[in-house]
Amino acid sequence: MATIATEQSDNVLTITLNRPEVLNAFNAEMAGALRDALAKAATDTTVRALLVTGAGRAFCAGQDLASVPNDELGDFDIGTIVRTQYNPIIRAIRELEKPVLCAVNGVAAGAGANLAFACDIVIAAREANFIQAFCKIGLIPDSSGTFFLPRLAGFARASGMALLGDKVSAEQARDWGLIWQVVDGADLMQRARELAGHLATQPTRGLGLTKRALNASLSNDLTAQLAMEEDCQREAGRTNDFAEGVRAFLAKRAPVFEGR
Ligand code: LHQ
Repeated sequence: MATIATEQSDNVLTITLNRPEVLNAFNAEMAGALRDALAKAATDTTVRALLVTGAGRAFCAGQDLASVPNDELGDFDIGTIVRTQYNPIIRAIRELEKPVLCAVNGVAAGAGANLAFACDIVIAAREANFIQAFCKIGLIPDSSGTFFLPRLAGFARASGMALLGDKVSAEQARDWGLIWQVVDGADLMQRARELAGHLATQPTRGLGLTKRALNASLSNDLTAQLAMEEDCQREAGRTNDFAEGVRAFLAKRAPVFEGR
């Protein structure tokens, strides 16, 4: 069985983590497949929005702990797994200049939680939860956990989550600013498809440039960020979709964006 399932409908690429028997925990094959799918989506102009979700009752339980060579635990360099599997995925999501929506259908633990937090818009089923499980096995929050948790939730909550590894409910995660919305589990995929479908009809270049500027804001000072906004706005202003947006507004009709 393929470790991820991909399906394209109109301009939305849906990527489903597909190892439900281990709660979609990552092995090297699944990490490679996700990385490849993200790379392909970056250059495929028919993809204008991505939707990432999990098969079965979980979103993702992080690293498949059975796939870490355990006869040499302690000696084995797990930094290599972080460098080769997770870091490229997180960078690909952030650098992809298209919206990435994440539909968290169940538990998201370890690298699975941080994969979700690295996406642009996260909606979660009411019964989903988020666990920084790393501390329970002597590890640190990787997959950008130490970067995004304090920025999204604040330092105290990031420290609590990372050092205690408690289960954080979907509603708590929303109230802390970690995710966008919580919906009933039965409605999750319909809501996710609607949102992704909407994003796929929007000015893709403008959304991508917005993402570029938001990424930069995480480390820029005000002066650098204002310059960044000027550059991104200049580029957005040269897109067909900007011209279409203004024309449609003035003609009092709905715009038809082509993503160029
Ligand atoms: C699993 C897993 C799993 C294998 C459930 N692996 N089988 C980076 C670099 C290198 C090394 C290490 O890690 C990292 C990054 C990380 O992500 S570290 C964090 C790794 N993840 C965890 O520590 C989470 C481990 N899982 C859990 O704590 C629980 O399974 C959660 C809380 C996610 C769900 O609990 P339950 O709903 O009670 O399900 P369960 O525990 O019964 O799991 C169901 C099955 O899935 C079970 O297999 P079985 O054959 O007994 O049905 C688990 O063994 C398997 N599974 N997570 N990460």
